Amino acid sequence: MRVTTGELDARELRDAIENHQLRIHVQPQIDLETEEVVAVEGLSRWTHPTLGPIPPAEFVALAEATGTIHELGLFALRECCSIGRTWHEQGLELAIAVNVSPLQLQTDLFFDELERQLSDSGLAPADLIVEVTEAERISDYGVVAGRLDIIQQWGVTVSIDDFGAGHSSIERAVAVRARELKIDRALVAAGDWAAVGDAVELAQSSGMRVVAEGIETLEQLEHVRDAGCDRGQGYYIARPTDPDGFTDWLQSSVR
Ligand code: G
Ligand code: MN
Repeated sequence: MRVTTGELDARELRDAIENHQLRIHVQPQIDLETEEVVAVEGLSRWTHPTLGPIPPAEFVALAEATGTIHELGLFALRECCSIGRTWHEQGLELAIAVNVSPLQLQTDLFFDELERQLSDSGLAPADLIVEVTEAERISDYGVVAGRLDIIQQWGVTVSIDDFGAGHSSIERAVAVRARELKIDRALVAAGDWAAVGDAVELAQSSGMRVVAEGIETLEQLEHVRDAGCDRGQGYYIARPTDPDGFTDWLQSSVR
């Protein structure tokens, strides 16, 4: 069934979060040189009891428009930390990336919870990546940059998401001293390897590592590797799955 945001309201989303209708799925990222799995991205998934799976773009937009983004963001952060902690206890050393809306960066809620998660849990800050999107909507850039700087001093990695699609720019990434840049799948799908190469050069010269996402073919994987990207993510490597499915895949794949 097709679902539009109009059929859903913020109340339903808030209830869904409380009633555990939302889950985190994870998608691996590999080191493009060694092909080893080095990290995963945590992605929120909502299965509505009658409407079925709701596309994340729809419920994130709904959450941002209604303020529920703070609850959604805290849910994602807690879940990702919990997954990371479980793996850590099992001896699986993988970083987990959590998506954060710029709206979350303008209040203390997210940062306070992050501090609590890191002090309460056995999760090492180095095992956490914070992916920030759509930087243009951040009104007070100075304050946000200062907070991102603090969490990086704790050892968390700040990653600028959706480069080449949204409003992310390398200049802004440098301004917040981000340590990672994610090349959007639109750029990979377009096959604009010169643009990817330019972004890689600029980002790496500022000390950032570069992750290409949306890799759907072997050819694309080879192109982003040739363009100098450090890490890769996409359906060609693996689709997002629940954490158990991921650890099964990790054990069964000959890597
Ligand atoms: O905005 P962000 O880049 O965090 O979005 C990640 C989204 O991209 C997720 O919804 C995920 O399911 C999807 N995704 C991950 N890998 C691929 C891919 O190879 N191709 C496409 N089309 N989508 C992907
Ligand atoms: Mn992301």
